[in-house]
Amino acid sequence: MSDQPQPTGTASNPVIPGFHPDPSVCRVGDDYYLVCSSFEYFPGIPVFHSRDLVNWTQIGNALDRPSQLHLAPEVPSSAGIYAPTLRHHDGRFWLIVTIVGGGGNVIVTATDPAGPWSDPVPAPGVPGIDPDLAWDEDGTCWCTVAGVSQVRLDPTTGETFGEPRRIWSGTGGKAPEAPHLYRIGAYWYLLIAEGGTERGHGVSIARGSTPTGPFEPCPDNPVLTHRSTDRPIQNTGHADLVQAPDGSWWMVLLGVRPRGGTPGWHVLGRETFLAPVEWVDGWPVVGPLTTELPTPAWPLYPAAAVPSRDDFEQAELHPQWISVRERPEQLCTTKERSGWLTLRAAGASLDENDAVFVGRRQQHLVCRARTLIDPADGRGGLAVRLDEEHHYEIEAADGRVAVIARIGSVRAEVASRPVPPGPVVLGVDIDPLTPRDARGGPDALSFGIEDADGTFTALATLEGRYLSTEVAGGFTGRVIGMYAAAGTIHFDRFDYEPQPSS
Ligand code: 6LW
Repeated sequence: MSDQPQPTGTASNPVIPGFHPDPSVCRVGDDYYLVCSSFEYFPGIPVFHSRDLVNWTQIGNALDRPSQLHLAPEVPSSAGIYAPTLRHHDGRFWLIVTIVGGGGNVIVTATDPAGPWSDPVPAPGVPGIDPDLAWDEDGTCWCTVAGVSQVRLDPTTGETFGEPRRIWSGTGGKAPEAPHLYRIGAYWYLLIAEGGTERGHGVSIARGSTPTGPFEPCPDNPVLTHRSTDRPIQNTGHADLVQAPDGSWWMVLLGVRPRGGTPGWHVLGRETFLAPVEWVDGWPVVGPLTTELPTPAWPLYPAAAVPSRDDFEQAELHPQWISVRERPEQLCTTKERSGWLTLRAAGASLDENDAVFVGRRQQHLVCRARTLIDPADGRGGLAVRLDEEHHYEIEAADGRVAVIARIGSVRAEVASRPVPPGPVVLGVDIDPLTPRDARGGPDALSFGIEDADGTFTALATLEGRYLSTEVAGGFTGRVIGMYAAAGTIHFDRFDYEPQPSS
């Protein structure tokens, strides 16, 4: 991250685009840190740093060692890592998270949020998902979970004390969840999400004079929702609050950007947005929440740019790269052929839970990706993945490339062509679709090959709606990357480039 502030500040939402849901944020001095859910992907829990709340640089992943996160092949997609809470207390960073299908609630700590983070301490007495940590004035730690219930916790041992107590259930919306508890002025505030993480999502708040309640709901709940509106940012909820050094308050939250005809499809997953907060009569007034952010009153510090090309010259992969469930070095390494990423197949296709895949989140509505693949010793390719049952790819085996679509239970090779033996550049261009009518989808994905002078020839163009959350279900978003389906495959480089959106 540059130390030089940008002279002018235009800022836009989402502040962390792409599949980055359930943001939890804390500030230490002039530095903000933020974490997100990561579900079936390894490494887990991306960790971001910012000095201005607007520009975020990924500085690591909290769970980046197999000793911290083991997601067995049986763990379904959209299980795994749910909804972490990040807090700074007593000179340490504390992170509590639920590993659904793989260990329940655990706590990890670090002195530097870039890592290393500790091995997980299990907290088996924590009674649900979306755990929060808050310490009261005498140092007692309260853990509050979806429902909304609360239990006293020793976060160093994971031991809980007494029976969990139901402390609030929101205003009647479904799925009261994502609680965060804060001492602000004279009150303890209990922020929650309710209405479900789909179009009905919203944020409600209650307050009390102790961290255990009783809690009085805000008369203006929900304090934020975009349900039943035609605003471009939808599904707004799962929020966390943070105060800037100048005393102003801000909310980070998840939202989505549906496009196309009805019902609207979002393809990048749930993204992290930022909204200003004012306090009126002891209650937060949130917004506006728009794609153009009101310019903050402080200088903006550009995020460290992720280069558009990764040529795999580094021994360690950049923290943006994620794999499905696990990434053992014998199946994924940059150390075998210098300057290349080598993948060795396990599962025979991306339909399998043990597929060997290395990808990055699609973060832009309009973008393209290219990779130079050497398939001499196997079969592999370039894929856009939502889960095992929803992915498109272009695959190379010696002398041939093929475009494959997997949508639900249907798998089909939709195009193929012979290519000269040897390395080949595979590509995908993702472009918006002008809705042809009320049923029109959000975008189109063209898969093809690029020749030596950079000319891209599409073999097939596929509709994007089938790689959307509205079709596939679940909690994630598109990830674009490389995979091996048979033998050993080498990738010389991977390019990801946002394109102008109009
Ligand atoms: C998470 C819950 C939610 O646990 O979705 O939108 C669930 N909020 O709080 C998965 O991200």
